[in-house]
Amino acid sequence: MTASAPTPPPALPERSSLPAVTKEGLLHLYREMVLIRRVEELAAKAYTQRKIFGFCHLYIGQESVAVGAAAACQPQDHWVTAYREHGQAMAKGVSPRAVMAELYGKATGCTQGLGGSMHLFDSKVNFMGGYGIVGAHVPLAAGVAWGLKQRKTNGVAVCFFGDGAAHQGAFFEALCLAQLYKLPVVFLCENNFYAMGTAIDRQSALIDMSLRGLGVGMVREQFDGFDVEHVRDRVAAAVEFARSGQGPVILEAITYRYRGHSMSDPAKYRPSGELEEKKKSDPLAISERRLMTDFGVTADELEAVRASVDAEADDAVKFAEESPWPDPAHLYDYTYAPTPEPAAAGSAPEEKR
Ligand SMILES: Cc1ncc(C[n+]2csc(CCOP(=O)(O)OP(=O)(O)O)c2C)c(N)n1
Ligand SMILES: [Mg+2]
Repeated sequence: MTASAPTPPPALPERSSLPAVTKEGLLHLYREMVLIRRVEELAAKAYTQRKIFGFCHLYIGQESVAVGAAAACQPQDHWVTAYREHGQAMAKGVSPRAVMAELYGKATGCTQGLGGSMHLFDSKVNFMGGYGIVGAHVPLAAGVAWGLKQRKTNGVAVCFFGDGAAHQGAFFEALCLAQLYKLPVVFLCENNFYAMGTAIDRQSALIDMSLRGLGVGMVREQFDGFDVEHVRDRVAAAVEFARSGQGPVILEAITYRYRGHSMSDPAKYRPSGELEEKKKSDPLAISERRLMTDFGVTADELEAVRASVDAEADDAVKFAEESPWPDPAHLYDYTYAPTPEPAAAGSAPEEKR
């Protein structure tokens, strides 16, 4: 075989096949974003009251990415995320009650209180977790995509990761194999400009992480992640490409987190005025403006949405506070797979190496 000049991968279609978002559709997306933000504000309050322990990374400012992606996906699609995943879990269908109870470490949490903030998990809605080791979950998403393909489920794996994760060895290996095997996976980088306290231009010479895909011939696109309708369309275009069997896609959504890296970070490394500047493209405000200007929604109607969200978020906190602690007897139940029964002598042929 002789080496040939690489053919650049095709661009995604300019529009996905999804119809434009309706007024009711956008009201729903808006409510989802407000709910994620409100639940996290209450989580932050509970954290400072020492009702939530351990690490807690807030998603406030990035809500449009998870909510737009959810609107682009189908129930059989499986999501794998990093540790800043409260928003993705709720967008994928984990209830605010189950998320808040998990943050509190209660038995009614989506991970039975054994995972906490970084390890939300709910296979019922194909939310395959929350992982704390930066970049390590990217190969897991490739594995999930392999499984979806082998089982002919018509599902796509969507992997959310940060800009910092895009420098890890495991990330590159996952991209390489996903492209080789044309796996149905969308790698969705949420570039929020920081990995802990390190700004993007101090992490990497390349600051559009979707360009990493070109090294393996993968279809790529960078897009503005602040407008939920735009996110929905771009993720839908990628998911449609992957679902059709043409292979994986890597996307980069430009976004921004308002809080520090975790609850213990006051984010003093940001240049002054940067946060205020970024808040001008707040995802909630963008959708509010569109609802009012293009769909004629009134301020009172928006207020009613926010009031119903407040009630639902308050209910999640009450539920978490009143829920029981996990039984310590179950502490190690999910750490190791059960030991298989030893096979009866002579029942199975010895494996050939
Ligand atoms: C392998 C590994 N190295 C370092 C860390 C410590 N760490 C936790 S989060 C983080 C930054 C990751 O930033 P990014 O991927 O951009 O995600 P973001 O927090 O911005 O969502 C680091 C270095 C870790 N958890 N795992
Ligand atoms: Mg980041």
